[in-house]
Amino acid sequence: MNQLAELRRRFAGADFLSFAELAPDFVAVQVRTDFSAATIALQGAHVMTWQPNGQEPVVWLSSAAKFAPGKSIRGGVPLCWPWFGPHATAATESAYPGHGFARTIPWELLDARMLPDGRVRLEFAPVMNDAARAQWPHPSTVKYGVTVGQELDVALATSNTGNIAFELGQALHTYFQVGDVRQATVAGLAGCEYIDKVDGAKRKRQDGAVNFTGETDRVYLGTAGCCEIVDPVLKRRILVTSTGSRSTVVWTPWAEKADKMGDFGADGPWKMVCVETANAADDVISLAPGATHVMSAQYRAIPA
Ligand code: TA6
Repeated sequence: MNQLAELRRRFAGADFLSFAELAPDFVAVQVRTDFSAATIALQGAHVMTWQPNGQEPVVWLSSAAKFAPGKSIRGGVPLCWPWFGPHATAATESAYPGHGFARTIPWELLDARMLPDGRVRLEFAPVMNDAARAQWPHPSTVKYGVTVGQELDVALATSNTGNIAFELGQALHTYFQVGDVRQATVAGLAGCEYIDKVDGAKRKRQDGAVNFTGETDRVYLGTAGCCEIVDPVLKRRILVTSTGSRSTVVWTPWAEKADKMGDFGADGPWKMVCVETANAADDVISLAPGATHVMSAQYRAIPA
């Protein structure tokens, strides 16, 4: 029985779920609740869309996103795990994918249920392959929870099941939909130190709100776990609150880089901004044997 048929059989009684094949062997689950709807690809347990009822989508998906095994999807909530950015050995080991392998390997849907309050909670775990095990030889487990409701809640739980500590880098690399990134700002990072990846990785300090006048790629360090995207075009604020995260990455590629990436679609990068809940750079996690680290984020759109 193929994956699509198997999922439909397993969750036949769950009328809040439906399954579709976006491309050959590329299955996604659609979630409908009284509050919002979401689509999640089984590859990478990748939340591709999340749209509160009666609102513009909050999570942006490129109209030119590719749905192919092993190819990261442009948009949504890519899972960067178990490292963020280029792997430490990338200079010699080109097989180590940027942002880790979690977003491009298959995940399985372990459970999906409607909670008493009408939200739907799904739980995923990765189907590790030999390449992933070779790149990540540490005895560990990882689970990913997605709760779809008036808010979107996502949580990545990593457990060290071995007897040696390991270093964990990670991010919920979320693309948020905005009316025009050139008019949007990100509040809540004032005073934070950041690594400016478009200015020689210089360390700077944020003065006031973040605004966007060109390619922006910053890793904010020691962040407090709450910031918001202020969107005067869509007349709303998107609150991003997190736990278990000490970094916040803010990224927009601007025109030239988006063109080079080739999968931003007709709107290009103007309708998105990434605000990523992360543990990166100085903030990577050293996970002790037997310990579990949970990094979570909650997204909520408020009319402004
Ligand atoms: O989080 C920002 C960033 O690290 C940028 O430097 C850019 O590479 C972006 O991630 C997208 O990376 P991707 O591998 O998804 O194309």
